[in-house]
Amino acid sequence: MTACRTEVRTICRACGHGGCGIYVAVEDGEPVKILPDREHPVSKGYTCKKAHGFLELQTHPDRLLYPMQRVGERGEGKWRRLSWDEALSIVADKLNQIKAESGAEAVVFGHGTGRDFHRFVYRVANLYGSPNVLTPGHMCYLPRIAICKVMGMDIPLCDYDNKPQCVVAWGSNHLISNPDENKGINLAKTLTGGAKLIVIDPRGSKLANKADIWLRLRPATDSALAMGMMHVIVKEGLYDHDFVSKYTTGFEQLKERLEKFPPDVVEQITWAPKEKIIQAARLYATTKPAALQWGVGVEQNVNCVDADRALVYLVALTGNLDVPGGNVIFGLPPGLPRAKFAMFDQLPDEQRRKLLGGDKYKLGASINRITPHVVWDAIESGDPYPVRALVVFASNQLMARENANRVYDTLKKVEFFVATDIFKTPTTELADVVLPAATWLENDNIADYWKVHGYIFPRLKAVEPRGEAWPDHIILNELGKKLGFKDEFWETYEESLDFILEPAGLTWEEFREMPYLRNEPEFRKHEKYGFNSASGKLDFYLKQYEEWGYDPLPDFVEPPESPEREEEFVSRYPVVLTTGHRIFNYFGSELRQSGYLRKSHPDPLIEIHPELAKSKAIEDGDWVWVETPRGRVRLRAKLFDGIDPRVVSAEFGWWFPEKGAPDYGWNESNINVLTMDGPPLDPGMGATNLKGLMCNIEKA
Ligand SMILES: Nc1nc2c(c(=O)[nH]1)N[C@H]1C(S)=C(S)[C@@H](COP(=O)(O)OP(=O)(O)OC[C@H]3O[C@@H](n4cnc5c(=O)[nH]c(N)nc54)[C@H](O)[C@@H]3O)O[C@H]1N2
Ligand SMILES: Nc1nc2c(c(=O)[nH]1)N[C@H]1C(S)=C(S)[C@@H](COP(=O)(O)OP(=O)(O)OC[C@H]3O[C@@H](n4cnc5c(=O)[nH]c(N)nc54)[C@H](O)[C@@H]3O)O[C@H]1N2
Ligand SMILES: [Mo]
Repeated sequence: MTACRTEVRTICRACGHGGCGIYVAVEDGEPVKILPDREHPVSKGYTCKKAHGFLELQTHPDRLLYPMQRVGERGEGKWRRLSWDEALSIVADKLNQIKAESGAEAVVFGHGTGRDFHRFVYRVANLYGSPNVLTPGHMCYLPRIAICKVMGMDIPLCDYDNKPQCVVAWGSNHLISNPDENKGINLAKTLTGGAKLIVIDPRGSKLANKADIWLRLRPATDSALAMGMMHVIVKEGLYDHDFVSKYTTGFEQLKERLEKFPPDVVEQITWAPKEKIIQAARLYATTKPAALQWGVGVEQNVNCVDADRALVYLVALTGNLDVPGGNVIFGLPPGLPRAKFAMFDQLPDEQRRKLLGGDKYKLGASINRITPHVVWDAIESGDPYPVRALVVFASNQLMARENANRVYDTLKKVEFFVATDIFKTPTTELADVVLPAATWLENDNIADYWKVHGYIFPRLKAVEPRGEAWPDHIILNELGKKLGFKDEFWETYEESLDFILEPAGLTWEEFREMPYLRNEPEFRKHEKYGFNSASGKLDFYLKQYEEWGYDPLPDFVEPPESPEREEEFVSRYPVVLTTGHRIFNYFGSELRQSGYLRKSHPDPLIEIHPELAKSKAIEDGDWVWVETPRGRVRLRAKLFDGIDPRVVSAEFGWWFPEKGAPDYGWNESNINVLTMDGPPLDPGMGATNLKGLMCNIEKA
């Protein structure tokens, strides 16, 4: 018998951010192979292991296939199967009851990292009337979006297509993480073409080894380093005088602040040698065009937003903002109505004002985003009002949120918890109702709609959903109707795709045949339109930040746990800990179910310098205890001389699907048992300290 084989051209999303062009070979209704799409304008024929690993997961026994309701105690692992109609009625009835009794703000919606259905989460939350949507955005990507908005622009991305002559990889391990809109292949090609490379990273990654200059800085000191580089650039007159005089305000105030950051002071703070700081500043400022690729290495600490804005200022000062081969603001494909879809305008002002933590984290509030601790606070204490329910899509919160023991306690305590996932996880095990989501291979969608690189792509269904799994956007479309908003949702979900594409003059039926839709980039837009700020220019001194009660200029503060703390603390926790450097085989806490991927990376690793290891009698491959004031977990030592002997770097997201429900060993090696959910946090955004904590390590 010959198998029936087809190939579907689509867009990968085996990792959360997805975005690589692929063909899926399908045989007898099962995906059997992933092949690269060499014509894809962003991934250019690149695919990775995770895509191949995902095929095995399609049929994995831990996939969620039916809606379920908890029976017995929470976390006991006993379930009864529901029909979709029953499940959505249970959820909608409970949410409407809570709204009637306590107000819509008592329900917190949520999602994980960037995926292509989030627009529906906001639509449901906004119509229902809750301002609260909990995401990991507070320490990933949203700080730069929010502060760029204050500065009157969207985030400027590396323009690899126009041949940068110098790339700065700052807290971004791009070749492995392929984050957000960019793909590492573009950096790799740029380097092959001879571009200079500056890497700013506490670890000697493969990328750092390729660098012309590698600054091995102390974690969480990025804002000081950026100010130090600007200090050199301004003192030596290496900045773009024309740009500064025509398109900026506040340069004198910035200059004054930079006086605090001469190279010798910055060396003391960052542990990066001052000669190299000066060299890096000169190389970046004098090589044109130059592109700066930054990552969450700079965003997961108390200096998050100051580092983000200092990096934008570096780009601007050196004349690399919105120029070909520099950092470019790409804009959305023609007229796509993101805000319109999310129906932000349907959230009454009265409700918007109730945003949890809105009075504390005003930058976050300016884009309607919250940080986790305010939700846990409200669940625990009822302050400022009780939170009674969580409705979360695609987020393994127990693994991926800081201070995991606290997350566990609050998830156990909250009155009603709905989790939607493709897999059983330690988080779904704590839910009252679990909704099974279809995978990216099992539904049609507009891919990359949430990104800002200016493209959207059709992602086409390769196979039918397994069991009774539904795509998230269908779950949300139907939940919206059940909640009583029939007119704002669609008969079929495909009609919502037509709604999105309408301003571009397209229907889904037409778009699905197209390779992509792109907003053709326009450069140096400031020359024509200025900046979308109060002054119409790029302000180095942010009056809005001052009005919110924050520092109008970027600065550096010591992280709350650092070698500068009191002797008693430092002697107990002497080693600097940074967490969550990305690894090739996995995405967040995902994909640990794959035998294929586990084979080459079976255990959680922590990188330790051989000198430090020796002082603790730790050998390569030993299990070690890592401890902070929040608790201790076990990881395997990877001896690595590319890291400072005073610093260790631990992987994140480790749980053990093979250990089985309901517990899955969630707290054995979960580095987030050790991280803090604050405060003190980044003042504007509430970004948490995942990089730059203090710990102790001992052989286990
Ligand atoms: N210590 C430490 N912690 C960190 C980080 C760090 O660097 N260090 N990084 C942080 C960052 S940057 C981020 S963005 C967050 C990520 O935080 P999350 O996005 O919450 O991360 P995951 O743990 O990967 O959870 C994703 C879940 O979605 C499920 N899933 C996958 N696809 C689908 C789908 O199509 N539909 C549904 N319904 N479910 C799906 C997966 O099975 C998985 O359980 O983690 C943060 N946590
Ligand atoms: N394979 C894979 N790809 C991923 C993910 C994944 O889990 N796996 N996660 C996705 C997500 S959610 C995100 S947000 C992106 C993140 O992508 P990246 O921003 O590239 O993230 P990381 O690898 O965490 O951090 C980048 C580098 O920062 C370094 N670093 C650690 N602490 C500091 C510090 O204090 N300062 C500086 N300058 N550098 C520091 C780390 O050593 C690491 O090499 O990747 C996405 N892509
Ligand atoms: Mo992220």
